[in-house]
Amino acid sequence: MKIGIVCYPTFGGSGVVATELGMALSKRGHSIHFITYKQPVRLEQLNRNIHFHEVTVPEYPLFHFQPYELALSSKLVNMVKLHEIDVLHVHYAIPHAYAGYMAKKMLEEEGISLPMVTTLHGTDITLVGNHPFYKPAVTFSINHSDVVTSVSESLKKDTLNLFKITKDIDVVPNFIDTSKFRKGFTDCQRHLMADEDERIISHVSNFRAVKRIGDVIRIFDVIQKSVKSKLIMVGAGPEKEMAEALVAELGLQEKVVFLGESNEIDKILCFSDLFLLPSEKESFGLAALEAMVNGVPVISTNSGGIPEVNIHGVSGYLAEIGDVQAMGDFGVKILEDNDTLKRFKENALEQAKTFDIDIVVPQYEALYEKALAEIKKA
Ligand code: GMT
Repeated sequence: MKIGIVCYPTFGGSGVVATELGMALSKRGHSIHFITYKQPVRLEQLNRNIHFHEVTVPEYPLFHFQPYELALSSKLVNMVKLHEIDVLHVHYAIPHAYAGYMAKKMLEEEGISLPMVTTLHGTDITLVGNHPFYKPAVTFSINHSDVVTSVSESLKKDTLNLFKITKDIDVVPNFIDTSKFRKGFTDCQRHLMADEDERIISHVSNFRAVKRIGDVIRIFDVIQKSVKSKLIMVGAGPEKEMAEALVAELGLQEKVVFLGESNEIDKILCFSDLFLLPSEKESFGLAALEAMVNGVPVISTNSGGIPEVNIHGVSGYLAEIGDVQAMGDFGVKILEDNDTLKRFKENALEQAKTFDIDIVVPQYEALYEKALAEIKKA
């Protein structure tokens, strides 16, 4: 199949999922066309089955806002015609499903049918998409997609509660390639980051308010009072300065390291003993799954889709949003003795395996077939 994938090319979860999906589909023999404004960060390499088409928006002084949707939908039309793309998979409703719908309509005029699969990722529904300025367009583009998927049961429920949805929503969870786990390197080089008797705790995110970065620091503060440990903060975003100030205020400068955005998440997770995800909202929590596949237990909130990924008392622990004391105490419980930590690490990996890429990618393939069949019927 020739599949067009539209996504954000940045470090965000939706772009990571779209990129990993495209790479997996290409290995299964499909021809993948990424259509976006920059080569996706996780796109390891282009090969004969992977193509990248850059969307550029010509600047014009009259435009106060550059019309990306217009450029994207035109690019989609051109690429679908040129490469005879069979199906379009858009990740993140805003503005991708909207631009995809416009492309579909333009192509229809030329007698070309293009089925569109839209995957909802979370903030496109629960935060941004829900804003009255966007809501009608988001509702419209979801209802006019041929197939709609959401990354968790929780997000499906939120979508049905927040929008007037007339389409069925298929839940296809995020996934992980368990075969890649620690293949690239054999030594985690843990000694570079911490002393032998020190535990390493990590957090990876885009440092937005929804991630409750302050709670990450406060949970660590609770843990480090009982267990000798270090916190590694990976990522960049609006809450970073506040986090740095809080670290100074709590006197934790020697124990907290800010690494910025990184392409070496697996290496960092390789030497981590615990992962913190105290988010206010999380439709799935891909960062938690990436930690778990590296054998890192997770302390998280119980919000959104996280309980579908992190299992309380098995792969980690969950607590109410903002309950830093409980999350810190749970962290201590996991870290304070080697046997408990070993058990949680093993459990985390086992739980991650239930989201293996080979289980999930065929579900998308089946939905592409369904979308193609439906459009043929129409
Ligand atoms: O977590 C973010 O803020 C980034 C965001 C995105 O759109 O890239 O992540 C969302 O999609 C991920 C992939 O499906 C999910 O794992 C995240 O839980 C979800 N984030 C939120 O719902 C806040």
